[in-house]
Amino acid sequence: MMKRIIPGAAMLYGSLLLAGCAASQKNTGSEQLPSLKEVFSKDFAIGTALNAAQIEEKDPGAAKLVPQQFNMATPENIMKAEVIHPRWNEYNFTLADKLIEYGKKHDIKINGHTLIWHSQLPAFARQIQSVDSFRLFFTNHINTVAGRYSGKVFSWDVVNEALNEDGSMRKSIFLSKLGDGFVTEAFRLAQTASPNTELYYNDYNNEQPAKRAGCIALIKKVQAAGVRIDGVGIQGHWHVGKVPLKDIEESILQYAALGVKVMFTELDIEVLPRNFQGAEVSQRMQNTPAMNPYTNGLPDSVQQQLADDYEALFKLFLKHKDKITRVTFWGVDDGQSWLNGWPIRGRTNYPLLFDRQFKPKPAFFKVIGTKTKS
Ligand code: 9MR
Repeated sequence: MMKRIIPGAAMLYGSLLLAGCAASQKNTGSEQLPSLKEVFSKDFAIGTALNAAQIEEKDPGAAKLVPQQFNMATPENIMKAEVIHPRWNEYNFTLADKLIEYGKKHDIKINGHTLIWHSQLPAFARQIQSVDSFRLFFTNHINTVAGRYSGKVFSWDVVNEALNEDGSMRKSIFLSKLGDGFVTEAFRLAQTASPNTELYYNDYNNEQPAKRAGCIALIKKVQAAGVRIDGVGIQGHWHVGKVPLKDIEESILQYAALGVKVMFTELDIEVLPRNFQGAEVSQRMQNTPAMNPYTNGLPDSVQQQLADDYEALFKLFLKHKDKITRVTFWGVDDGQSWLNGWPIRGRTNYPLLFDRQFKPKPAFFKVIGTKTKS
């Protein structure tokens, strides 16, 4: 059974870590750690993305930490169409079913991710020529996948990343084959296939004014059609020292004013050089040694900035906890993070609250510490 320690002690412990006091890190099993899900239990749910090894509990560090710290989980990849629907009439539910069992076993709610996304589509879907066949794929996919997990997942990211940075609709295969009504149609199908599941639109950079305006228009369009949309996910892939707090706050207010729940669905703060913002998976950068500066560890100054950024974010989340229902980190530990492989492969990144040994970082204690001031 996990023991809780008081937040003040957590802050002190965090300061010791920040001061580089290696001795304080020793003998600190996660048993003594405060638990994110407990500390924020009256505020919002705390989630993590899980990869296949973590779902199968083949990763001992995660197997121990995840149930202690998180009460929601999002599959990082295994519910995406290319995995779950590899051929026209063939579905592979093996890992998704395991995830449902994992959730039941550990009392962790599952956020389904994602029904309709232009990326990670199976090859056959990209090759469909006729509009009618594509519409059939779209309909069958939502009916089958959302239908199977109806009553088993807590929510679905029904549509993911349908917008460009300027707020216009992304020129995806869904737009070109089905027209811009596909978003409303996806929500309509999902609501029928899975009537008691929360349904969300999810995107990155949708806290930025132009994209936010497009996102608001999209939500209003679904609502105007009389179709249910329960929430909006702001992914939250941000960069250390540049977290756009003002835009985030304005977005929380504007989205909540539409009557939808607001959540942060893929939170991470990257510390490595990057010359653009967001999470467009097709964007890549060239590798040079200067682009991978922290292979031997994170300098204290960056560690401190990361901790400060997370603290500021959680203070903001707490300020608007009446509008925010969930904060999900995009991974359990730094070793798992997709940011080690994107936009440059093979870098050593440090974007999460737990390090590669599943030990809490100073940012973890700063996040816990925000509760003492709320
Ligand atoms: O974290 C995911 C990574 O393992 C995959 O390789 C990548 C492929 O597109 O998708 C990552 O997750 C994305 C999420 O599904 C949607 N928003 C952006 C995330 C980071 O790319």
